[in-house]
Amino acid sequence: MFGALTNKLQGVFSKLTGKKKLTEENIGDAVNEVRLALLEADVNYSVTKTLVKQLKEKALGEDVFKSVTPGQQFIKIVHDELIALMGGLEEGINLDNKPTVIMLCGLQGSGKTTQCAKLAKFLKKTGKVTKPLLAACDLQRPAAVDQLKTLGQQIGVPVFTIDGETDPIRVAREALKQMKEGEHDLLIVDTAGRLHIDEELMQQLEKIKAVLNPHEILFVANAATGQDAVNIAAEFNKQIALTGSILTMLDGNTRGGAAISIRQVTGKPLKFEGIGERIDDIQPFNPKSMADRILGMGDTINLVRKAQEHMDKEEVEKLEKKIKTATFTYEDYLKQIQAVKKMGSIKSLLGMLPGMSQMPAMDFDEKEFFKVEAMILSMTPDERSEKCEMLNPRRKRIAQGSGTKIEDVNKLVKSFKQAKQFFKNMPNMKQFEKMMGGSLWR
Ligand SMILES: Nc1nc2c(ncn2[C@@H]2O[C@H](COP(=O)(O)OP(=O)(O)OP(=O)(O)O)[C@@H](O)[C@H]2O)c(=O)[nH]1
Ligand SMILES: [Mg+2]
Repeated sequence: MFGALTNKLQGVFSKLTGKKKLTEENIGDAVNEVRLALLEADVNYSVTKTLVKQLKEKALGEDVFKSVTPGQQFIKIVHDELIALMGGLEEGINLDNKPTVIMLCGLQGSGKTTQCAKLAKFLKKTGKVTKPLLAACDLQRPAAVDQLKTLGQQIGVPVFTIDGETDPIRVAREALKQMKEGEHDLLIVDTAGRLHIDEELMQQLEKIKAVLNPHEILFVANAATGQDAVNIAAEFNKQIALTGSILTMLDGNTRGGAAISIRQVTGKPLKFEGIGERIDDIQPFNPKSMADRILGMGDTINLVRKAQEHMDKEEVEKLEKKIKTATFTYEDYLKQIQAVKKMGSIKSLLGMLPGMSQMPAMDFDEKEFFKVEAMILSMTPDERSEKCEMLNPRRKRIAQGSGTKIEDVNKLVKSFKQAKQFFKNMPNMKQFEKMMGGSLWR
């Protein structure tokens, strides 16, 4: 995700690897390189300065523990400081006062309309709200209302609009009424994209805010725009007092500057992050997870969350037993493939494992995975539960049924047998949880 920044920081750490202890000299060099890497990643100048000062003080002040190398110790200090800069703990949306009103604002094209829908679906999924309502207060762009309506349909959430209306302040007022009448417990208001220097539009935003009196005013920032997004967020904050921000487009090639600086510069927490175009591509912003990703340490926090969301504890335990006793069948394999598919693309999941983002295996061919699924789906129940021998005529039929070649089926049968052997020696769930640093289940 943060390719260039991650590589540079890892380069700094590896230079310290051979050193016996942290000295003023090697710390000085390392800190200087960190400073350059941060500035190149478009981190705000004064944020970088603060971070560098802290790094120096901490690195010089700490005794080297016997068990860690100077390189590891320095990584830990950088990690801790990044977390602190980004706010320390995860800060959610304030949903204490129901009905809750949330207003989204920001520059054009930063992802406001999409995040309205993503947020409504996310909050509904957590069970903290049950009956959200969306309101289309972007009347600047002709297609904006339809865009929100379509998104609302996709997630099964109603969208409040007034046909032919040109005044967003009136729409806001009526949406509020609708929220009360319809007994909605959440209202998310989409607004038009605007620049902080556009006085007329900024005044309009202030008026919408005055009508709504929202619990949350979130600035939606495109991570790819780095410091620009951060500076404009600060301007919005001065004019309409934000309660936080949402960083979007983190799935693209970003330099990291916005993620690291926005909290410090605006003084308001980053609450969510958009990580793709699909409606489910949103997650709470977690400073530790972000620091892990910046330093190339994977993203176990969100991997564990995904597992909790999509996998059932009892199913996993049953499966583990089957694997250990080698009674694992094609049917179980299919269930696994389908569970993993629900969690996201394999490539993105692999990238969340510590150390994997730097591995060449990231060229994993997802198509192969789907081929396996198609082949198992073409098997009869007896074949899937391995109650019959997979003789050649059967293999030929499976290949035809799944649009693959007989060699593919041969490969599957062979690798399945090998996998059964291999899985027997895999760490069990308890060991795996230990590796992941915590329980997979709440
Ligand atoms: N890759 C990626 N695309 C996103 C993300 N969030 C939104 N998008 C896409 O970015 C584009 C712009 O998003 P919108 O939600 O329309 O942005 P907006 O801020 O409402 O735009 P205006 O109303 O024109 O100011 C759309 O094509 C979205 O699908 C994200 O996190 N990652
Ligand atoms: Mg929009």
